[in-house]
Amino acid sequence: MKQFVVKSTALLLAAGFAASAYSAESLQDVMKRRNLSQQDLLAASKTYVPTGKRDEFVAFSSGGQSGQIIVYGIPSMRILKYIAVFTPEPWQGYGFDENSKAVLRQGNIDGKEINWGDTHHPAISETQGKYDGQFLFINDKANPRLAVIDLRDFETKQIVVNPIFKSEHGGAFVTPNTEYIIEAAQYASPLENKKFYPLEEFNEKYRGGVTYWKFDRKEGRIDPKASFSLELPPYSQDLSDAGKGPSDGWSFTNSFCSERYVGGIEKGRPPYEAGCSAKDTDYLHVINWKKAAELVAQGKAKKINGHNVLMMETAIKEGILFLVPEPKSPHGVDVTPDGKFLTVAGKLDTHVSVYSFEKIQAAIKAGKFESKDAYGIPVIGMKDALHTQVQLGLGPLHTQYDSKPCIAYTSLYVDSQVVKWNHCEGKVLDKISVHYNIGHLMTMEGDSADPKGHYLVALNKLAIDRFVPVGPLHPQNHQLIDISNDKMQLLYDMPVPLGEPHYVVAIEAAKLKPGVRYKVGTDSRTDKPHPGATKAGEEETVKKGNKITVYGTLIRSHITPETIEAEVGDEITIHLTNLERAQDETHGFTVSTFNVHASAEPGKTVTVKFKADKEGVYPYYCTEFCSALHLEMQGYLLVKPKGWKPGKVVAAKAVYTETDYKATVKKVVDTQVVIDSVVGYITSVNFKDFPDVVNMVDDATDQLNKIKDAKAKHEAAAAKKDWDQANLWAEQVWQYQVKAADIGLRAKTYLEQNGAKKVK
Ligand code: K7E
Ligand code: CUA
Repeated sequence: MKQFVVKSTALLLAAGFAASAYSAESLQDVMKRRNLSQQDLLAASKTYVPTGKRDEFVAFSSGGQSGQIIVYGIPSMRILKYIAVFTPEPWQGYGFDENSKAVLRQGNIDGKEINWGDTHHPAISETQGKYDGQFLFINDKANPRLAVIDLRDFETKQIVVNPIFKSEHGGAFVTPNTEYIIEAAQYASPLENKKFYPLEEFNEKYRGGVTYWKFDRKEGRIDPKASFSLELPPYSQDLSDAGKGPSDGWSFTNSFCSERYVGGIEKGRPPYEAGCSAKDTDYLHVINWKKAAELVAQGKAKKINGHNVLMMETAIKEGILFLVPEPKSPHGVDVTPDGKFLTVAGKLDTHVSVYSFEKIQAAIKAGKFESKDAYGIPVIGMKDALHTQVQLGLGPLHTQYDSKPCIAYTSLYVDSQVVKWNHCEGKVLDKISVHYNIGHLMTMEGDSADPKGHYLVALNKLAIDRFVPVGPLHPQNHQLIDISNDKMQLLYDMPVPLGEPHYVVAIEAAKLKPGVRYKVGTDSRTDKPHPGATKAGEEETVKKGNKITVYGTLIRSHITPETIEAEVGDEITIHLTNLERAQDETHGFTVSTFNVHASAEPGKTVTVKFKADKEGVYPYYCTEFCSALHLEMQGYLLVKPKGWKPGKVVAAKAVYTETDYKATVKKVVDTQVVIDSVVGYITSVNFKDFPDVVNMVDDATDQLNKIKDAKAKHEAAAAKKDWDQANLWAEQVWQYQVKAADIGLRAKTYLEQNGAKKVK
């Protein structure tokens, strides 16, 4: 074959058809045909990840209005997963099986189901200020909620509702050891639930605040009882960040509209945007959260809606709350990796302001304040807190840091640019255009104490002309930029079609250690043994009154049970355990027209529940193409009318003959030869050194172990000349063989490709 190719190419060359579409193209040919420059090729070679190779970093992007999280690899920008968080997601069964529904419903507010979220800021758990790859958090701005995702299985485990806010934006941001997850309110409102006050009482009755959600790392859950909030003025608290290193124990929260303007175009008043940017400055809130937590522990908080709230008055008296003026309408506040400085970007100012934590502390210690705000909070003079201000361009929003000391990157929304600058010396170093109107930007682990450099992603709000048009609603555009050299280089445009991501975090892929299977019988949403877990051979259907409970299992290629019989009006609960141990052998489950769906990954137990409120015949089946006999992974739910009795049953005629049976037995013998040769190969090499192969071998052995029982059955039936039973049980033996062979061949290929060595 190879020879043939070489020969035919030589012939073509000889005939002068070097550039023929039928010969292999050279790099030059492709560049010419696709109109690519050297620069394009360089960019492509920096992002291309060949098949079988993996990305260096994994990004967790907010999914914006989709209420989900988008996971993608860097530098390839290949999407790896959507994590269902605040929105039902059918593939993962999220919101369609009982176990995930229990999580989604934790997000109900005032008894109402809320099935969407406006996710803004994901945060990865940290240990000593560094990403540890264990947990992920994300906020919902629209309905003030926070979700916890476990990175062992990339599943949402918990949703907590903020007890005192009506919206929240400045979260999620974690403290350096993930003691707390910070969440700041956005639009001020009365803190008491369902309480009305007119806008005329805005200054007195409306409040902002910051919530510190206590994270219990051992449980992998937020502990709402140990969480608390700090009452703040109605200043539209915005983004936040936690101090680290020297500033550990403190947190910082921006605000806009500290004018406390309440709009009212309909009453002839100037609109919000005019009233909210009238003053030259807004306030940065500087909060000693460690001390605040101590005060709460001492019982100095007030209970509002059953939640601990440290009131402003107490915070002022105890000296844990300060304000620093910041140029008007600021947006991001980003603490430097060393924890010494914080960069504040003012949307309506061309500068970024770099504040010095040391100077802020000196002013606090000396009691040097320029004034008090309307609520009595001490205000530190801007000049007493500033390290430097740097003119960057129009519409600075967010800042991230490089692995190189003092190097920062700031997004310029209005200019549609990323600017690289030195925050120690206050110097602009480079600028690059992005397409278009960038919001956040993100460098690898760039908001941690240990940024990794290499790449930057620009999260552009508008894509305009970058992609093939798909109607008036355009995708977002995430652009990958190489920051490893002095000059930034734009590498790749990635359309994001699932909502408007606001922020993304990226972690070194090597730090993530997700599992590939659950311990058999696990409820993945509670991480505990599922009460409906069922072992092979112990499947049963229990009927009590009008309640039917099915304890079923899933394994290639059958669902046990294969029929469920019910009467109209029965309440049906189906627990299903996926008995597989093989990697990636997920089964899905649905019942026609009952709006249920579950995804059962290896080892997982899931439950679907519904009322059989209509007579009929409803197929159920596996929804994942899991094996060659996937389509046969099926069954029937039979819903009979009340009091239905079977009529006269006609005995079925025999279908198979002795000849059929013998042919099947021969097929089994032939297949065994193939299996023996595969087993022979696997055991001739050091397969035990490959954990993935060991699992596959276990799985194949499972299938083979089932043969004994089926073989005894077909032999017993043959002895009785029941050729139907004999042939079908022999077929079943073959099914087990096929599945074992399938896994065995996969193992063999894996060993061959991964350099397995012969053993004696
Ligand atoms: Cu700038 Cu919600 Cu962080 Cu949007 S936020 S961009
Ligand atoms: Cu299991 Cu398809």
